[in-house]
Amino acid sequence: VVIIGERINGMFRAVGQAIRDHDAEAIQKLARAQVAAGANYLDVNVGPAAAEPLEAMVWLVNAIQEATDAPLAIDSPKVEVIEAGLAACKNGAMINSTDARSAKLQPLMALAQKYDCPIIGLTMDDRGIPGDASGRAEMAMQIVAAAMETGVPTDRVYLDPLILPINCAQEGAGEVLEAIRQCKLLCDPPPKTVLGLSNVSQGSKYRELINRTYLIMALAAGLDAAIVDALDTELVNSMITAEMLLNKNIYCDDYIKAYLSM
Ligand code: THG
Repeated sequence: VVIIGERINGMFRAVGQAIRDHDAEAIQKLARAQVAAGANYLDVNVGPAAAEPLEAMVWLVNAIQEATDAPLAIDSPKVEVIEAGLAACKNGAMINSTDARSAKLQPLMALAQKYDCPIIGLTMDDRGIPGDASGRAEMAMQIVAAAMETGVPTDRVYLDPLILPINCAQEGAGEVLEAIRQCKLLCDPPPKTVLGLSNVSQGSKYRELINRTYLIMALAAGLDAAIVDALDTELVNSMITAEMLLNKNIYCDDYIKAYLSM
């Protein structure tokens, strides 16, 4: 499973402040800690409040790259911010994200092609996020079709069926699991799947328990990658254990240590 660390996001108050203050050390600490905890990619999102999102993205990418060689998931709703982030990446990148609208699909698939990098596709369009699994799979098909037309290999596309907070969309969690299963059947080679896991528990009391439980359910449904709080050790250990139980990693008595040192 590809672990994408979520912590460098201006949505967090301390990170938003560090971006405004150009406090590189605070960002670099978060970068190093997430990589040490097992993150394969670091999500980089300037947050909704950044006044100059393009400059903030480039500053963040450069600051992170002084601390780690990890590849970065460039997370922005704006195409020009993603392009600037990609251009600054030296050690590999992922696009986070396009959605199913042609106005986004065209430029972002072209960037995935140009930078030869994986791309996340959100199953939503102008009408929002479909309520059920088959609606999400339909949007996923449009994303996969755009990849094929642009020459992006379909196994470089990470489809994200978009999990919403359980406290306002309880029926959605099961639909997302079914969407994960359906996405894997859309084409050959099958696309990958990803979730922004922490969305599921926003506003809930038992956040870590809900995140951990839902992650394991999604992994059993075939999830390939997850944007998570990599600093939540119980979450990462549960993920490693699930992979071992799903026979994706070989068992040994010290399988957690073995996985983290890979
Ligand atoms: N899919 C994709 N990308 C994504 C998401 C997704 N990127 C952003 C987000 N969703 C995933 N990352 C986070 C990061 C933080 C939180 C949730 C998801 C979070 N933040 C606290 C909150 O909102 O309560 C912040 C609290 C604080 O300020 O400390 O929960 O779905 N492709």
